[in-house]
Amino acid sequence: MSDDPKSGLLGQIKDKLISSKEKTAEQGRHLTGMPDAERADRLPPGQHRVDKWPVLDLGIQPDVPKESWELTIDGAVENPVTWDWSTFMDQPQISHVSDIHCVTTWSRYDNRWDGVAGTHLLDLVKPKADAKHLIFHSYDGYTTNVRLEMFQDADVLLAHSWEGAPLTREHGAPVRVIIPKWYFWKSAKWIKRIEFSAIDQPGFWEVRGYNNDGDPWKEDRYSM
Ligand SMILES: Nc1nc2c(c(=O)[nH]1)N[C@H]1C(S)=C(S)[C@@H](COP(=O)(O)O)O[C@H]1N2
Ligand SMILES: [Mo]
Repeated sequence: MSDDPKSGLLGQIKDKLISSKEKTAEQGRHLTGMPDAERADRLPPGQHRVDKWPVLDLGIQPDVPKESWELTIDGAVENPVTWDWSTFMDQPQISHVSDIHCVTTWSRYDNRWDGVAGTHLLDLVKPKADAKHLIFHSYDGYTTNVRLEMFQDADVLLAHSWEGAPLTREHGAPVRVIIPKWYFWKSAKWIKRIEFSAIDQPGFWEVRGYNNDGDPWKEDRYSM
């Protein structure tokens, strides 16, 4: 009979458990700020996990010494800046752990990045009201674009270190962008300029068939 108090209670507990697990999975996908390690569902569709960190680029790995590196942040901002290395290192520093998802289907968990938070940069340069897009320009000629709102997440940073050691040349030294919620092609290595723009400007891969967005959970891989 359905009025058995025990089975009724069990049923309630089970329902509660399922709905709380569903909630966790949902949050893992959509909430900003949840650490990747706490996601119930961590590997996006079509991805496999790797332990070693692969190198992917256009085949040119520019040698950019810290001493001559400069980063210009300009375009549709109230307060454009150019940082040299020591000015960059004088900014407040953060540390953040996140997963990498590359469109070529590898994912690497738990990467600890040190650097300057994207939110700090935004506070400093003050995007104008019409700034809706960011275009990243790199020392190897690479470009990539994101909507401003993607850069506003607390997990975005300009990283100079990985796992406690300075980035190596092949991974984008001295400074690269990290946008963990997008596929890794959106994370420009050897960053040279961040341009704020009212108009979107698709970057190197975006004009060559990659999606204009890059959400691994939606498999925003290619535009065709
Ligand atoms: N400047 C620059 N940034 C870049 C690229 C590039 O060719 N040049 N390749 C992108 C791609 S497609 C990927 S998957 C990642 C690879 O970063 P990694 O070599 O550190 O793994 O960098 C991205 N950022
Ligand atoms: Mo990539």
